[in-house]
Amino acid sequence: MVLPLLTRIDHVGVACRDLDKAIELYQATFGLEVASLEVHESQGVREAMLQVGAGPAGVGELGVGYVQLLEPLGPDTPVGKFLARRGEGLHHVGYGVSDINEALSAIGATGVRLLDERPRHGSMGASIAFLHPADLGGVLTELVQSMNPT
Ligand code: CMX
Ligand code: CO
Repeated sequence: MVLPLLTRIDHVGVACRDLDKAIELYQATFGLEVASLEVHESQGVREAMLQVGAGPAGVGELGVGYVQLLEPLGPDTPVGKFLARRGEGLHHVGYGVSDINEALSAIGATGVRLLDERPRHGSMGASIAFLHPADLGGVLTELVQSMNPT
């Protein structure tokens, strides 16, 4: 296992009520482009990834990160509940890892609770898994192994 486990900040997840309005805000304010627009029923979200950074287009390029805008598919979803409880704002941080299975077993061994024992499918073909915010100082944390890891 290569330490540190986290290789980069992959994305920040932002909870919003209206995805199209949130995209417009990030485009008008920062000139960011939408790299992908996807619906993930299993995560209960419609979401957009907006690329930040000047690296060449592509997934997992060093120096490229994303803002992930998240609109809930319903009230009884992770983002729906978050909006009801806290309103719009920062929802989670996603960090790159080079081997998500290795990272999950190493992190699990420290006592931090894994919300996903096994990785799931995430945006742009990545494998993702979440760690419990209560064990990480109130920050919902996501591990991301990109389709083309760096
Ligand atoms: N960040 C920090 N704390 C959070 C949180 C968040 N995003 N979401 C919930 N919490 C806290 C709540 O504030 C609450 O804390 P207190 O008990 O201290 O008040 C506690 O967690 C429980 O809140 P809840 O509304 O009852 O939420 P649940 O227990 O049902 O679920 C969580 C919380 C984190 C386990 C759940 O949201 C989860 O499994 N998330 C992972 C999946 C996910 O978020 N998917 C959407 C993003 C998809 C993607 O990035 O691709
Ligand atoms: Co995410």
